[in-house]
Amino acid sequence: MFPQTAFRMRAAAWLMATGIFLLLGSCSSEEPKPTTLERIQKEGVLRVVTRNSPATYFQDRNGETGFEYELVKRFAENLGVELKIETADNLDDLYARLSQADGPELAAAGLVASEGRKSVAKFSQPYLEVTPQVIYRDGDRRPSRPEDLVGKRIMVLQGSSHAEQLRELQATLPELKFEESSAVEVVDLLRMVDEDQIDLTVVDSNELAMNQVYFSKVRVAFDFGDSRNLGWAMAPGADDSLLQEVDHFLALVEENGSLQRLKDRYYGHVDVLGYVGAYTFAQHLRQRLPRYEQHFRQAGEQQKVDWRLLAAVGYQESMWQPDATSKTGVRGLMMLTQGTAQAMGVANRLDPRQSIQGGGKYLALIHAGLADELTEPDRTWFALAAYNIGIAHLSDARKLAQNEGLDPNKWLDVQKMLPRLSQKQWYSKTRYGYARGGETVHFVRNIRRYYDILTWVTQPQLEGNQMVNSALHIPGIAKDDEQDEDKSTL
Ligand code: BLG
Repeated sequence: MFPQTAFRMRAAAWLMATGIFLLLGSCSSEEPKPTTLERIQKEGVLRVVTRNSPATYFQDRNGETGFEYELVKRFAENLGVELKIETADNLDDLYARLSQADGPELAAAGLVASEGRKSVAKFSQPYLEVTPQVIYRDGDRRPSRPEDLVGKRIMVLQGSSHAEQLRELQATLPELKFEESSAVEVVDLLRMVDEDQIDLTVVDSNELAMNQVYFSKVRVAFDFGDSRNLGWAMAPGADDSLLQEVDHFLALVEENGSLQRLKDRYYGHVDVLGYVGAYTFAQHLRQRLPRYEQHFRQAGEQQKVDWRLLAAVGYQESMWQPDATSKTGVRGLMMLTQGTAQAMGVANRLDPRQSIQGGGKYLALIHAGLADELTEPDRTWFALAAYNIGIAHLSDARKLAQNEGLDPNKWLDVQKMLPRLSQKQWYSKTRYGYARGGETVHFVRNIRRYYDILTWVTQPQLEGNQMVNSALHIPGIAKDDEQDEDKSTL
């Protein structure tokens, strides 16, 4: 430390102790210290600490992603500064970094703004409400109240609000025992319950929603207290300039709907797939996908399509069952019509390899043939829609959108029109007539959800992570040897 600084600090301590600090401070002739916000703007960099987990921040093959990352990236863009992310090993480490003099200015990491943490951080307005939940394994006796936790093997994240809650509970239930670990993430805790290595854990509802699809035996026992708010954190001693800016930003994204869209994307699987659908998908990821993964990868490589998108289509079509048949005689893992199969050179639709190759080729063809004005990522969603409903009906829906003053090149607008293709008042005015457009909206929505999940479970950083790999039992995941940069580009 510079002697001068040391002197100033000692002097400041003395002045504070004598109570004349403010008085003298106001007479000081020194330049006023820039606020945190001014400093960030001057340096052009916002430094954010987070946790590496599927619910917060992680790398997939297209780069950085995650709910917190996406939200904080928007905030940095709003400020017009560069975003620098660092990750903490555990929550204690995260709060320690935040308090360092030259540490990050903000923590965005799914943090509960709990009472106990007010001394280690200053919290923003809430952006997400979560409920802590006790998690148990299907097949075990379901605990229904705090007393049922006694005598169980319980593990939670070290330094978490859940550990805080359990400690409080020990005041009335001294026999209650639990372990706090800094070596695990939420995904590991859920896996350990799933594999019967521990009896119970406590996680927040959003983290469960995000991870539930991977662990088919994991169930909610009961809500562990009231719902709480997540906030971004700043150092306890920080001035309020950044806090005000953060609160302003959070109010803005709440109002314009972009916060809700992010929540849906990251935490909405169960809403979209339903609980049964989410569990079933987790099971099939382990049991069925390994049989066909090589075919998807091969077809993906040949057609320059992300293999996971093809796998997502295959799941939506047949739940990865090669002998699937629809009422209308559409057949096989990728559900090719007879006409499509013929056009793609597929001799046997029930052969999974042929079906996947034919489906991949067809999807790539449609994608390439779409109008030039359709740009990514929407172009991919349009291609999926046409795969299901045919290019002719899709063009009808785009025309309906145009007539309504909506944008025919935006998937969000066109999907609003698709259900009209099954209503006489609308389809009678279209060129190609009746079609089950509502199904196509579900079709695309589900595929996007499966695709997101497949992207998460095959993220490169999980390679070599025995815990996660063993939880998923997907051989050879995360071999990231494809070239295409944009996951939404076919
Ligand atoms: C698709 C075809 C499109 C075809 C449309 O039907 O099948 N896609 C494939 O074969 C991959 O080629 O477009 S067209 O050639 O321009 O007419 C429209 O006919 C298949 C769909 C049909 C759907 N699944 C792939 O998504 C299906 O099976 N529907 C029947 C459901 S049920 O049995 O009535 O419940």
